[in-house]
Amino acid sequence: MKQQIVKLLKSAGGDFVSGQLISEKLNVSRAAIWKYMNALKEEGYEIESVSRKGYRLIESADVLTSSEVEKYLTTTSIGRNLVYFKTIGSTNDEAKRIAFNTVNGTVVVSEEQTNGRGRLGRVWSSPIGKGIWMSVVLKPDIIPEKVSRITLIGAAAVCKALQEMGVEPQIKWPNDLLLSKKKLCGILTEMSAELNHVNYIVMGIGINVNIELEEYPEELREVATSLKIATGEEFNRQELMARILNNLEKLYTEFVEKDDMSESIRVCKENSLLIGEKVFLIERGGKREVKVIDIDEAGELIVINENGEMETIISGEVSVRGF
Ligand code: BTX
Repeated sequence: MKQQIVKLLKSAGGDFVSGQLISEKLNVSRAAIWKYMNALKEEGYEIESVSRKGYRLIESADVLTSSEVEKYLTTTSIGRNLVYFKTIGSTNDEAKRIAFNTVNGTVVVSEEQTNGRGRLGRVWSSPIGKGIWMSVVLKPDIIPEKVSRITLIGAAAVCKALQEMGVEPQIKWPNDLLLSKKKLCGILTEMSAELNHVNYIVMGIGINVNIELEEYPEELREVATSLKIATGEEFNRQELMARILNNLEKLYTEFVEKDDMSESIRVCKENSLLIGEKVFLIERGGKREVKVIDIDEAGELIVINENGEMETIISGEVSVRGF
């Protein structure tokens, strides 16, 4: 209903639409309309209401609500249940809180995170209205050992969505996307599992879209970028978010239904920052230098280690010399 009201207001091109007309067209009471208008205002829409004239949409908000993102969505499940916040601690935390009782493909998104998290308890800067901070709840019937592959599927989905919008990022296995060697996107995958069964996975995706350099804390200015910083242009967050979810559903479905992640691996390999590079593998006991030669069909990193032997790395942290 909210979406239909937004549509009706938009079609008036900034003029007033009377409560009477909305009530007749959408078959709802005037009291219900008033409630919907308040809910829309809470979502960030600027709506003017004047007695005897009705309602007027002043600004269709640049917000990631379901009413705005849905028009770009082509999925059947992912993103169809969209839980929206203007501000929240962390969308991953909220997604985990509701995961057991919500449907597969539920997305929690917030305009701002006050406690955005990276891996190993690191902080993820998430300023208001400038990025996409979202978490997808997935309930695949797979064994826990295969969960790390979901991160690569996410990275491939983000990469494809960005390419569709004219941007060519590089994927830093397993969970970052970079532009001009600076971090544009991070993925944090968390799960709840038993020995042989995954209860749910929460895949958190953070993308810096229209952030200006000055908006980053000092210590991030050297390492972080955004689409705006890298290209000089503003990007449509609603469209980008939907394109990510559209690509994610396709790649995820191929994986869970056919055990096929060939397209995700192709994207991760073709756009890899690491293949051919000497990198440091950061492990519990310290770090060691290896040369990356490939990503195999399971999404694992193939490297030549310090003894000249081939080794397979399933998950972990990699740092690249020089940046
Ligand atoms: P990571 O641990 O690989 O990266 C975290 C590091 O990245 C930080 O220590 C800092 O150096 C740098 N950093 C912090 N904020 C930003 C930023 N906005 N842009 C670029 N670099 C930054 C990567 O972790 C995974 C991040 C996932 C974020 C999403 S957002 C939605 C969801 N909710 C949540 O709390 N986390 C995820």
